[in-house]
Amino acid sequence: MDKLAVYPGSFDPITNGHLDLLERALKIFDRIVIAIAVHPGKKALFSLEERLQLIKDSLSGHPLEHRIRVDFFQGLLVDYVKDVRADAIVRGLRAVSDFEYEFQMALMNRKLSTEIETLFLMTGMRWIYISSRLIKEVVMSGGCVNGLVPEPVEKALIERLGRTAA
Ligand code: COD
Repeated sequence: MDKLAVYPGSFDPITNGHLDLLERALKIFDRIVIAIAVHPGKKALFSLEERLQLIKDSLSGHPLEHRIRVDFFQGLLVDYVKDVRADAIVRGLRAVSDFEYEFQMALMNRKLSTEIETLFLMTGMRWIYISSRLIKEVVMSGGCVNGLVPEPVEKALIERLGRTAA
């Protein structure tokens, strides 16, 4: 049976850590929808359209591209998961520090909808210290993030944050 998972997040912007997790999830599920959450009150570096495009550009030519869709949602994640008839939510764990937030979120989602399960996957060791927030901070301070984010993202970050690598 065709198994579909939703991989939700802010993806502001997508990093190689996100991609690593996506590839791991594709070993379990037939198809993945990367779903960008629209938070009307939350300030993001990249607009929704930019984040969508950066994900698409980052996946362009990927051998598993045909099994990945990029989408967005507003409101509750569980409602979106039901709308697209997904079998599960996939989330990543980097370190123990992620656990509390992820655990709370998964339990709240279960409370909101008992039939939706959240599956946690461990990231690859290479990406364990990477987050979108740290990546932005490094580029903003003139540091180099080459090899930590897909090339289109590195280019967009440098353009947006206005400094080139030291
Ligand atoms: N390696 C592996 N995984 C990673 C890495 C890395 N280096 N970096 C991030 N990840 C994982 C994260 O652990 C996460 O699982 C996923 O990738 C996405 O990360 P982010 O940071 O882009 O996304 P978040 O955590 O901001 O996403 C939060 C949601 C948008 C999913 C959440 O706020 C939400 O569901 N909002 C919708 C409203 C709702 O339903 N709220 C109730 C839920 S309790």
